[in-house]
Amino acid sequence: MTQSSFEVWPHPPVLYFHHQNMTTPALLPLSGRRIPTLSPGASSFPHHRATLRLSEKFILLLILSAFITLCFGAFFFLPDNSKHKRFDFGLEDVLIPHIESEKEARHSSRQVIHGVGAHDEHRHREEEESLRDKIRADHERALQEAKEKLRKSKEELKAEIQTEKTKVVEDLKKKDGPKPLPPVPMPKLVGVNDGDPGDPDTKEKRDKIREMMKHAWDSYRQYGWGHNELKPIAKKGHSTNIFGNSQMGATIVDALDTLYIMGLHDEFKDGQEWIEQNLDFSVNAEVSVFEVNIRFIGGLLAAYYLSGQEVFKVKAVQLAEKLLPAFNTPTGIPWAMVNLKSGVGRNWGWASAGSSILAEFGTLHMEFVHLTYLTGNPAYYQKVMHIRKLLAKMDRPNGLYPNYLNPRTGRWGQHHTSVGGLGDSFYEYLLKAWLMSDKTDTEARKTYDDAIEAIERHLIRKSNGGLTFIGEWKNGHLERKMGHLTCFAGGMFALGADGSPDDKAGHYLQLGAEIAHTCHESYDRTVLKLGPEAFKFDSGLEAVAVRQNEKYYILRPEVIETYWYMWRFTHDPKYRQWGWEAVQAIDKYCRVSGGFSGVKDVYSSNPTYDDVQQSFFLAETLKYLYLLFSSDELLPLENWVFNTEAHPLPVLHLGNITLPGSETQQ
Ligand code: DMJ
Repeated sequence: MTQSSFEVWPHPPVLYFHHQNMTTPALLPLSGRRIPTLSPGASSFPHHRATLRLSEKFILLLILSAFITLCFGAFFFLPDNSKHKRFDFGLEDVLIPHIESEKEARHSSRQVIHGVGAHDEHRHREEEESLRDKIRADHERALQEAKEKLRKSKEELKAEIQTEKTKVVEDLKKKDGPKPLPPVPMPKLVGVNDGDPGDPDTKEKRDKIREMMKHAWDSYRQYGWGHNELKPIAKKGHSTNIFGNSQMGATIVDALDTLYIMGLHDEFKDGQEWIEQNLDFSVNAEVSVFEVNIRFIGGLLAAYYLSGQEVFKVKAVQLAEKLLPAFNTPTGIPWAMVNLKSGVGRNWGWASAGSSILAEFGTLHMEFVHLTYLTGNPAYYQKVMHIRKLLAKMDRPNGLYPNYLNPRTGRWGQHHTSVGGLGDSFYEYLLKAWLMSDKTDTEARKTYDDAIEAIERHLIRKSNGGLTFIGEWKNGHLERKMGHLTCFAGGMFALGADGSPDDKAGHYLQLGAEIAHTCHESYDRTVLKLGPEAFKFDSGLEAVAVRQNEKYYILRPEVIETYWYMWRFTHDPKYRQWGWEAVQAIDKYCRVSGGFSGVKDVYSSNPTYDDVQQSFFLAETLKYLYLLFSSDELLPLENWVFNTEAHPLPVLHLGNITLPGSETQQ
């Protein structure tokens, strides 16, 4: 709130907050007593009433109706008004009924003992007590809600009104009970288990990785069950703001498909039971739309396709519905965060002048297409296609996509481009949209090819020592630094090689191999043989981190992901060898009795732990390692496309299927 004033209007006695251009009642009955005006020159009620606009009236109406409800509550439930002493004015005093003194209570209880009997009197007092508590809690909640409303910006209030309206319409539609999801043909599900690699040495290595998964899962089961993640040193639950500090069992949902393909069926069942009984999205939690999409919706959909258990599909759809209000922006580019209960969205405070992030709004396509396929609801498909169309119309500096886009104005934020954090999975999902459509979505493929061409021209270089790296583009300048996150691109180039224009398949496979080599070097040049978060190719430095805050390893998967794709496409044994080096290093330096932890400095022989077992360690790192030591029959790439959190989704043969909503998109 920038400026507030408080004043009293005699009829009715209501306290008004002036918030920017708005005047809103704050539910405070004042019995004619005057509250000091904090801001001189505040105008009187009739004038403001004359200038109220539609949205403001709506808010006014909402708040007034809340107030009236409270009055009714008080009227009917307040046990005996005479026992509620009136206070001098203060916010709390006005709202919280006074509770009679101990002396009065003792006096009245003596009277009742004579008249009715001790037992009845005791019960009566208890009932009174609990009624008072309820009224007090109601009042406090109403005050809190009113305060929160007044703190919000105009945009947020508008979005809230829009969400309310949509909700009313949807509730009306749902009046006859929830519609069952339409039956759809199950896509061809090939290679959902087994993948025995054949030779005993590889099998032994694969068993070791399975054992590591069991240790990670069992530890979480024992110390962090139901929490989003685990603190393996403190041996308790952990969460971050991407999950809105609500206990949504992120590790359970993220790990399910890994458990399934590893044949850990009891653990899978345990996870399923928790989801059936506890996973509830009607929580007042502000979550990251991107993270919830890739980890929860992706995880639930993959679990559904692999196991055929309906509950996962139903939960995925329930959650997806909660994300839809995030798209209520002037451009249809979603907010980064949305409150699952209120539907109010907003962006990260740090993102270039209120921008949304390319890698976040650009990483929804795979899951949303599957949602439309499974539900028959065109909304999901239309939302992601709208984003694609909007991006296609925009000018791109040097053919590059900046990481930031303002959802209000539809204009780019800072001209930074990255194939690592903030940009990465946008490119990945263009390629995977094409693959997932059985290569019929040629628009996605063309967009990917054009983007990669610009990236190669401006961002990919060779270091003095001959290492190929992908730098970061910042306002026309190339920063010769590569992130661990960027290392996924080796796998992406290999995956996209087949089908690339001008018969450049060999070139892209080679590029993938070079990136894999560079990223392996970033691991090999450390003491722990684990890769740093970011590494430089500058002033004589080759693939090493310089700054202390870039030396950590948080159990990330990207380098191993690239090893696995390269293995599938080349069967060069070095990729298994590099993968095994990573297994040994993780087991030696990250394993603790309570699970697996990230380490703060990969160049120190005496590393300290960050005490977080990330959910993506179970979803991605261990899954890619397991696949690296399995046969190609397990989740073949012709039939499955992995989302950016390594959740496999089946190819939809869109040549034979028309998605609802796609007819109107042309
Ligand atoms: C994962 O959540 C996903 O891979 C995402 O795309 C970016 N990185 C993390 C793990 O590093």
